[in-house]
Amino acid sequence: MSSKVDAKAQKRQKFEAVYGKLRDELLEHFAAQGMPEDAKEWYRRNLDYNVPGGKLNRGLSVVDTVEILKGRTLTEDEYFKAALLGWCVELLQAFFLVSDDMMDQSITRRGQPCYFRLEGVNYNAINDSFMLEMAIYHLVKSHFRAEPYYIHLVELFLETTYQTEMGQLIDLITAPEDHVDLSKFSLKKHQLIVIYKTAYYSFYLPVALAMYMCGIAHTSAGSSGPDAYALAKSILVPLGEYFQVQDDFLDFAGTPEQIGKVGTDIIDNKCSWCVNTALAHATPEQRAVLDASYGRKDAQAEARVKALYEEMGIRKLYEEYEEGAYKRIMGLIETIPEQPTTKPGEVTLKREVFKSFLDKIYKRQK
Ligand code: DMA
Ligand code: MG
Ligand code: MG
Ligand code: MG
Repeated sequence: MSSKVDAKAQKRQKFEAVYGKLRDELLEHFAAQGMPEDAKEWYRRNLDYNVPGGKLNRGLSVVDTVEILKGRTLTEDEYFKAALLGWCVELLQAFFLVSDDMMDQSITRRGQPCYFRLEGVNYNAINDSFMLEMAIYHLVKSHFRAEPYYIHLVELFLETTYQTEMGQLIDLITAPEDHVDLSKFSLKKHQLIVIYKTAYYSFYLPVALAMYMCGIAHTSAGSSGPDAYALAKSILVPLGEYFQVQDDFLDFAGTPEQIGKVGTDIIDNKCSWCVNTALAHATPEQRAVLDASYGRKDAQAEARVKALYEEMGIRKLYEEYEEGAYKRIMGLIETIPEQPTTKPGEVTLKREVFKSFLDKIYKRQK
């Protein structure tokens, strides 16, 4: 066990070392535009505060996927390129989180105050989030411009960003601040929200980036066999949906020490898995409690909803959901051919890519 822990810590350290290089590259380019020293220090703080401090699951999974697909140790150049794309996913995540925390009026993130709450930052965080986003395209251009798959990388980041923004839109308008109407919620609505706001950028994006880097081609129209990207998506979207259900459950059940953030979903009137599950099981009396107390800017109302969740056995229902999701996703993974017929040098999808993802998130506590 301890050697497994060491290997994990080493992987993380090696990946983190690449962050320092990329940050310096961004800051040098920034200074070379004639930007003043105080602006450079501002940009440095923006990057250091928002990009590296998370679990790094998404970024590391680009590296892991490239290694699994190639089936061998990466050369130094391959490692650097895969890690760079991994950090670009982390930059995208940082962009989404800085803005998400403003929109959700969150308090803490990764165990520290949300960025916009820092003294003197406030609404400047809006532009800072844009800069985190555009840093992606600067880095991808400077390192991948000569690759035949360069345009695929750019289009993938753009399309995934758009999908995430669509998801954030429906997340936000399904949770108006001043008007609680639980009849607008449903598990179906929840599924649409979480697929768009989380699954594409957190699960499909890292794997598809790795696939492009490994030269996996799109199936041209008319040729036989499913498109590898479509096949990957058909597994990664349900995996991402499961991941966001965990996020929703932990918003209620996790302690701030454990999850690094204070849950705000009940107060924010969010169309969360928890409230939808409660609504699906509620007696008329329980429904009345939810109608009266959900989505109120009031800690006692929040406590009443939490007590109701406990009374209704949400923890047990979540355990059942988790077992079901695990089995269902394992079944999807088994649709991938175990021994594909390949030409020499051709890289194809492997079950291991998806299994390693599933193992990383199964029963996660943070
Ligand atoms: C996550 O939604 C989606 C994005 C795009 C950040 P969320 O508000 O549930 O995330 P968190 O719980 O981390 O604030
Ligand atoms: Mg949020
Ligand atoms: Mg949100
Ligand atoms: Mg959440």
